[in-house]
Amino acid sequence: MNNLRLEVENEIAVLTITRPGALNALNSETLEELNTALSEIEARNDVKVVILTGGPDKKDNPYKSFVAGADIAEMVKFTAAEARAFGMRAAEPFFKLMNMRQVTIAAVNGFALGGGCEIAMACDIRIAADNATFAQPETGLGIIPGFGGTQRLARLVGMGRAKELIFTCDNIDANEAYRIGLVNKVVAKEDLMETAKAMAKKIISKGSYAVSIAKAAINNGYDMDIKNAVEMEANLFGITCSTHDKQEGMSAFLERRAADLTDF
Ligand code: CO8
Repeated sequence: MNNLRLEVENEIAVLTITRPGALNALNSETLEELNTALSEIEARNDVKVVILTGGPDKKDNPYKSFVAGADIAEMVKFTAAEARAFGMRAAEPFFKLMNMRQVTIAAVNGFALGGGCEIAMACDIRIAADNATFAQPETGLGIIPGFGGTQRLARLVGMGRAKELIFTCDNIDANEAYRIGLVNKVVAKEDLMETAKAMAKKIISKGSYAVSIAKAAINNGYDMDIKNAVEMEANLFGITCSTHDKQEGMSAFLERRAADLTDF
């Protein structure tokens, strides 16, 4: 892979986008590499959590940029049809981040602009370094957020705030992103990866199959009416009750011992 690094340790995959000359902007090649890497990870039983982050810039500053957007140098030449194809090329890996059985955490280490904010929003959880900057600058470029931003931002922070951010292109800092619910946590930039890994470790200590089913229940129910959503949840609850982990988890509680949860 030219623009992506994958490291796996202790059931955690760290995926680092590495385009130092373009502040990790997403071009077609990077989106394809990301799609391939996520398909491979999804098939692996030795990965329970994926942490997505950005590599250093060309001056080797690791906190300059998470992802500074989609690649403007590539997009400037697009016809309408090519732009649509580019959007769909991103939709595939973004849906994988959202729906894959592994938990996905964006560790936002600097600029998260346009497509950078959008890829972070496709992850389950966002942890921001205290120097991170978020924005949807697209309308200033004469386009709209096209990697799901008009949809995911409104779902995360509400329609009013999403409209303000998209219509004004304002930059917001990590604390404001936390205040409006765009990120789950803000930490000192030096602590970013350790915090993301500590959260991953905590998630991995729970029943991994149950976590993946809970993720599916939250995602699938979000756009359903409440009656059907609760019925869907009851069905998934029933499935978790047929697992080894349910038997082991509950028996361990009753026997006052640590549970050995192994399903995934
Ligand atoms: N695309 C391509 N190259 C980029 C991008 C980008 N998004 N961002 C930065 N770069 C490049 C710069 O061109 C520069 O290259 P070079 O050194 O060869 O001149 C290098 O990265 C370093 O950038 P700067 O010199 O500009 O660094 P600064 O510290 O001065 O500024 C900024 C950093 C503020 C992040 C600035 O680079 C910037 O404003 N970047 C663009 C941010 C932006 O507008 N992002 C949104 C892009 S649009 C988008 O993401 C749409 C998503 C949906 C597409 C849907 C299609 C269907």
